[in-house]
Amino acid sequence: MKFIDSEFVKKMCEITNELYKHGWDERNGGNVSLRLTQEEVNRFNDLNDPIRNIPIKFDASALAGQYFLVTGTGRYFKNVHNYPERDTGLVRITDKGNSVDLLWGFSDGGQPTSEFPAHLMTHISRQKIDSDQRIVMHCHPTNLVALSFTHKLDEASVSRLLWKMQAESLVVFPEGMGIIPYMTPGTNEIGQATADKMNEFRIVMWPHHGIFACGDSMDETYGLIETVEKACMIYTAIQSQGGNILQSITDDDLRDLAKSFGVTPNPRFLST
Ligand code: 2HA
Ligand code: ZN
Repeated sequence: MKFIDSEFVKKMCEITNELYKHGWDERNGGNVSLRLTQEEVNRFNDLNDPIRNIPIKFDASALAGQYFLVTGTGRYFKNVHNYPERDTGLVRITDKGNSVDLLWGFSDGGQPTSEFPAHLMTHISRQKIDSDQRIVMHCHPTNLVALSFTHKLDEASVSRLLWKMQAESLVVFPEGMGIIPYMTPGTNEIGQATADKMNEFRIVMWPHHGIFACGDSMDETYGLIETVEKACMIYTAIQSQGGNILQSITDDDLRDLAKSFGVTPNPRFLST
């Protein structure tokens, strides 16, 4: 079987197209990485010889030998589903961790996303917590970015706000949302700050820019972002209706919801 026909490439095409259609990945905005296991890679007969080696600017030795299907720097999510072999690549982290071997894709000389530091550092953080960790996803959801201008950038108050915008939120992200300060995109520094937050959260707000999310599957990770953005959209709609909230989900309602769905809310954001 050829890798281009795999469920991994198909899913990458589907999700990047969905992200684009939502308007969360204009131009070359956004990036996704998907970890594959050795067994999964072994199923394909066109992944044997490295095509070329690509240096990276940070230490990924904790991931030595791991495989990632990742979107390319400068590529447009609008196009990925039509040109997956050009706009995505399958890489293996080398033993030294200072470069990757390209096994498939980036067929016109491309490279992994500019946010590769944040992706790989997040994979490192999350694998310590969750051995099934697979996906890191970054995009620019409109209402979440807007909220980062008008709301206090405080994890407790933003998380509690999003929990109260719809009953769904607490069930989907009971740990709440992490927030880093505004930082320069594409740097190792924003990568490390994001990965540090991922020790506690699966979603991290990048103020005035977007969101990072992680998870065990494409659908779960995408669903996290969808749910956060829906809550932010409801908040936007409330503000456009005048912002005068007459009734809302209470803290007791949240506690009942948590009990009923068997989730544990972050105790820093909701007392038990
Ligand atoms: O890949 O979204 O944060 C383009 C970006 C950078
Ligand atoms: Zn971005």
